[in-house]
Amino acid sequence: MQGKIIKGIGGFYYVHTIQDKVYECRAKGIFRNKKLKPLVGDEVEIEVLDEEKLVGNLVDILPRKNTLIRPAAANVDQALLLFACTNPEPNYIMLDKLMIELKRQHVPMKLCFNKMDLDKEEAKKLCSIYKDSVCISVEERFGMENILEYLDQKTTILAGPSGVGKSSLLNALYPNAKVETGNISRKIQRGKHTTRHCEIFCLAPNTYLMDTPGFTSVNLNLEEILAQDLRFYYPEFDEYEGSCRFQGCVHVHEPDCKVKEAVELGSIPKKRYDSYTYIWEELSSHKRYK
Ligand SMILES: Nc1nc2c(ncn2[C@@H]2O[C@H](COP(=O)(O)OP(=O)(O)OP(=O)(O)O)[C@@H](O)[C@H]2O)c(=O)[nH]1
Ligand SMILES: [Mg+2]
Ligand SMILES: [Zn+2]
Repeated sequence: MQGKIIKGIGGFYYVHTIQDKVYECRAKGIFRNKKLKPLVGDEVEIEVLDEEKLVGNLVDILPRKNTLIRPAAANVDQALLLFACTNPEPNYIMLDKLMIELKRQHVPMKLCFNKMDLDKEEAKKLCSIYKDSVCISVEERFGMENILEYLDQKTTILAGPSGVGKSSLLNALYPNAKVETGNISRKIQRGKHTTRHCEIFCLAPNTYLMDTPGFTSVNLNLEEILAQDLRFYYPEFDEYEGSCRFQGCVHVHEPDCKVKEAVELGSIPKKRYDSYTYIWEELSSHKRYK
């Protein structure tokens, strides 16, 4: 029998089949030997051990369309990257790193700022810094149609820091999900890592949304990217590529740099450029220690 892994906890995999049943499965030894770890989103073959108790074994993983590393998931079509305008304040470095990671993995994404109800000015500012981003309020159910349209007929991973309202958004779009949501810690203005595992929900036929645990900045090292290639992850720089004085200009310390000029003129948001140079420095120093 075939199905999709919708959740994995403590060595158990929950497999949803086309008969709309969910089997609790264990992975057999063959996976461990092959060093193949089943992931949420995997299409799998199972053998049923007990039809009454809905228990089975995973026997095979069907070929994957793609594999995401952070968060770990398989067969994802696109990502909905969620941040909050405030509570918690967006961390620009983390935000840029997440966008870079997704781009590196060729996952299309939409950036969304939630909690617009708390600070409309800040929401507007963020949308002007990040091209093509949208502002929503799950609390006031503002912007939900837009999101539903984006999700239609796709498998989407919902990613972002803790406390920004990922699970709240899922519950708003799909009340049957009834997933737990948590408050923001008042003292440190941070989420409390309420969601502990990835889980997929079927919102409509062929439309899946995956809730994930919130990121911490610690687990975001962009090991795979070279400092000199970082500029290609900033679409704002594209139109200036090749017009700086030096060939291969990385737009940091070089003189007569068109990107730096554009930042001064305000054509490229300064926040984006600042994150760029910060991440560039970080990647450059990685190289030195290798
Ligand atoms: N003011 C306001 N609060 C919101 C909004 N959306 C969610 N919240 C609140 O934000 C808090 C965190 O929401 P969650 O949905 O648990 O956040 P999460 O992103 O799933 O967090 P983790 O599971 O820890 O990664 C809750 O107290 C929500 O009620 C919104 O649009 N406006
Ligand atoms: Mg959550
Ligand atoms: Zn330059």
